[in-house]
Amino acid sequence: MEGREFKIAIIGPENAGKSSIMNALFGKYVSLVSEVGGTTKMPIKRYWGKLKIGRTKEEPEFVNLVFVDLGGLYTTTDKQSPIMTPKVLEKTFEEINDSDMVIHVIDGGVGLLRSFEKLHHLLKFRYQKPIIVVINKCDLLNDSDKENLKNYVEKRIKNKPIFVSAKTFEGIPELLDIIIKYLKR
Ligand SMILES: Nc1nc2c(ncn2[C@@H]2O[C@H](COP(=O)(O)OP(=O)(O)O)[C@@H](O)[C@H]2O)c(=O)[nH]1
Ligand SMILES: [Mg+2]
Repeated sequence: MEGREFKIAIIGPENAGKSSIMNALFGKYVSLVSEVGGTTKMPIKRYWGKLKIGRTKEEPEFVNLVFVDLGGLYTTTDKQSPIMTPKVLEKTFEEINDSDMVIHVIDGGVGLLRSFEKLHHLLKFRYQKPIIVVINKCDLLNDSDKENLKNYVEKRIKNKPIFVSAKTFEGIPELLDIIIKYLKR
């Protein structure tokens, strides 16, 4: 395929809506969504499409955008998820390590977990990953919830989060926009 691959890994706790966000980004059902945690185990890799990122007509540059939906590494109580058997954990980290960008999904109803705060720092400083922080389920939050959560996240991980809802699609076009702008920078 013409153009290099640009792979974005979606990380977050169980039930934060990682698979739902993946589906919203694709505008169709590409990854299984469930009310019970631990549905996605092995990474689910899906090809989104080809983007032209080059500025010149003479030498057009393309990337093949790929998203990888991952199993929740930790539960909402900061415990390692029971689905993360050694083999699944190895595969999950292989995908994160190999990704060009990470979407860190925070469950708006739960908030930023310590386990993910640590992982976020590890990915940012040791793995040098560009990270987009997304607070999902914003349809369940009122303005003051949003303000408090945003301030907390900014203070803890020094990263400006964007609010999305995989249910109402609020913030999904903005999320795609941030990714495309990053690619075209
Ligand atoms: N209200 C609301 N519910 C959501 C949203 N995104 C996901 N959910 C629900 O949260 C649950 C877990 O979603 P899922 O995508 O399977 O989470 P994952 O485990 O992180 O992949 C399901 O019951 C979804 O319907 C959202 O933006 N708003
Ligand atoms: Mg899932």
